[in-house]
Amino acid sequence: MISPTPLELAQSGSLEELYGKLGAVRMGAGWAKPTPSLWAEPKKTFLPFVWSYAKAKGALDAAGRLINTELAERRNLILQNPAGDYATSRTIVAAYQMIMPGEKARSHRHTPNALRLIIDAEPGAYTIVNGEKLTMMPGDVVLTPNWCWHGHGNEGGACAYWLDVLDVPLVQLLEPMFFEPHPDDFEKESVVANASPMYFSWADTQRRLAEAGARSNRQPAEIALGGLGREKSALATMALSMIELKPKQSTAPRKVMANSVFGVANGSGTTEAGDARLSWSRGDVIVVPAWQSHVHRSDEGAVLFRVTDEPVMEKLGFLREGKPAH
Ligand code: GTQ
Ligand code: FE2
Repeated sequence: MISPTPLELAQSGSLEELYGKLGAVRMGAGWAKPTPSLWAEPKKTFLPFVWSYAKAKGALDAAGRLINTELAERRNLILQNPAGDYATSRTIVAAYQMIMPGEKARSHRHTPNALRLIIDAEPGAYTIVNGEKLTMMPGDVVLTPNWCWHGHGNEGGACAYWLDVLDVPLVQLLEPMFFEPHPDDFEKESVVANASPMYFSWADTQRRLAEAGARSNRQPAEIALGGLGREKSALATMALSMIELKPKQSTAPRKVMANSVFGVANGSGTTEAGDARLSWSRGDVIVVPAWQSHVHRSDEGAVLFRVTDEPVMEKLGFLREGKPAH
């Protein structure tokens, strides 16, 4: 269609005629609302869901026979929300990853922030973050923030399995995606530090949870890994915490304008989120998308690792707590 002139637009005799000309100048009548641009409350596009670690382990063991880290770079299984084709929630993607004895997964860096919760590993599994070698044992959390070099290796005798959590969907949305392979393929250990801000050991987590649990006798204890809320969060886009449910405890019901991914560090339980009732045990992953009323319960006791995009919502002024339905 030839672009109408200002005069031709000005002389439109009816709305239909005007609408017919607007397309060619890439304008749309906002009042005619072909697709609504505003709505009263979040749409809750993404669904609450649970992924089975036992099934992921089976699939990763098969992948271990079928593909190596030379070819794959990362042997990972993306946890795709049933409402979409890639992301686990609007801003966060989670994945299970496995590395076999003797393997190395090449070093690289990228703008998405990443972190991992180790599920099963024996001594010998490690990540090198900016030249520093960090051991990976069950319950440990390792951070690889925006643009930090990271590669994985396994010098032990058993396959190592962990959960990756990244803000890739947020970076895709905002578009500041950059990625670089390491010039040496695998970054060598070059830094020896006593305590790394990139590393949270399971032993420290358990000790801190026990202390926090002694103070809060009835409510589940929650401790921040690297700062929460208005304090500085561990990563610019994601805050991390560990929640301990003693036997028969449940969390206070919440409905928050932030997305959460929970990794089951220990124990078992159920999560009610929206209309879903999700049962889980050690290693499983639960997603509770934003604005879904939810509560976690445990009969035998559990520790949940929570990753949330609350820092994004808070920095932008969008963080809200609603009235939970549970
Ligand atoms: O371990 O570096 O699951 O870059 C997805 C992208 C893991 C990693 C993932 C990654 C990594
Ligand atoms: Fe990576």
